[in-house]
Amino acid sequence: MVTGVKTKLTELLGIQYPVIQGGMAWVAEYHLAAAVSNAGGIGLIGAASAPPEIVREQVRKCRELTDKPFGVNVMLLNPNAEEVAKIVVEEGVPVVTTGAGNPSRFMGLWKEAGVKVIPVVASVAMARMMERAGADAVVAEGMESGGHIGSVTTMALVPQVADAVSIPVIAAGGIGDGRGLAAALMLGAEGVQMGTRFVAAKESIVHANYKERLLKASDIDSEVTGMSTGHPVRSLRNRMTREYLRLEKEGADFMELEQLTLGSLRKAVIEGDVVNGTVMAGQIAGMIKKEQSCSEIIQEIVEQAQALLNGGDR
Ligand code: TUI
Repeated sequence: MVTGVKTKLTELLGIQYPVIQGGMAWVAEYHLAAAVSNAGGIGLIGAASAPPEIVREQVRKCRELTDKPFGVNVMLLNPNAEEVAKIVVEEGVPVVTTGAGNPSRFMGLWKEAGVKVIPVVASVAMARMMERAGADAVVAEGMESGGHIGSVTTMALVPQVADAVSIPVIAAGGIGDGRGLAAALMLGAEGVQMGTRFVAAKESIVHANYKERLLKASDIDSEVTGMSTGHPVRSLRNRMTREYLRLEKEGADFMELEQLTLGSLRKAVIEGDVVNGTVMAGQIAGMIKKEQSCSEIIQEIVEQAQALLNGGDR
């Protein structure tokens, strides 16, 4: 058992290791969140576009599996985001992360209730705005990430955000092992958020086909669709991404492209259709070679990072 890497993030959240699990749509449900929290990091339930009462149920079920702190990720493109924001407070959830937008409108509600708020940002300007709005920390997410992304790489974004704000910065995007954690700390981060590595975890409920696709992926297997619509999304190359990119090249309009992807993440994650569905994953997919428990993943990462930070072998 590694003793841990203590940072401002572990102190802020009262956790053992500076590792946050991404609040991934469909993937980040209560089993995964509880497993990450029980392993000493912080697990997140991804509210995504789930009906608000389902989120409440997920929070309650998570609490049955862990007495450690865990959080909810509020996806701001969700028309139900406000209801989810209130449920977080009603259920006494200690930590919130947000994605795909500006959470300023909920900041007062959450801060008043003592919720720790950690917006995910993809630019220095948004990080500054979040600090001014009262955020406790920010996740600086580079475009190596899976799912909805910004345009700056983690290597360039994290030090610029760390220079711009005084609150703790958590690095995300392209981080899948202890080298990534050590590097993030060198860039000025106080911890990491990982999504893709946890998708392959034993406790992750994604369909076996999704996991298998991820374990077989190489470094160059992901593609970004939706550049032309202003909603770029990184996922593994398949019939869906090829069709999307073909339509985009032909100048298809936003609605047509939206129609194509409607329900496509669910199709891959739940039904296991990794050919016609959307298999969101980050660029580190090629680094994941086996299914491991969340505890094994976190122990391995922290141990490797600790050895490197102490001047050990690479
Ligand atoms: O949110 C994510 N990743 C996601 S959300 C998601 S669900 C979805 N599925 C299909 C299409 C679109 C969304 C899948 N993956 N990461 C955090 C993140 N947030 N990355 C970038 C941003 C971001 C973008 C713009 C944060 C703030 C922002 O501000 C814009 C504004 O409102 O000014």
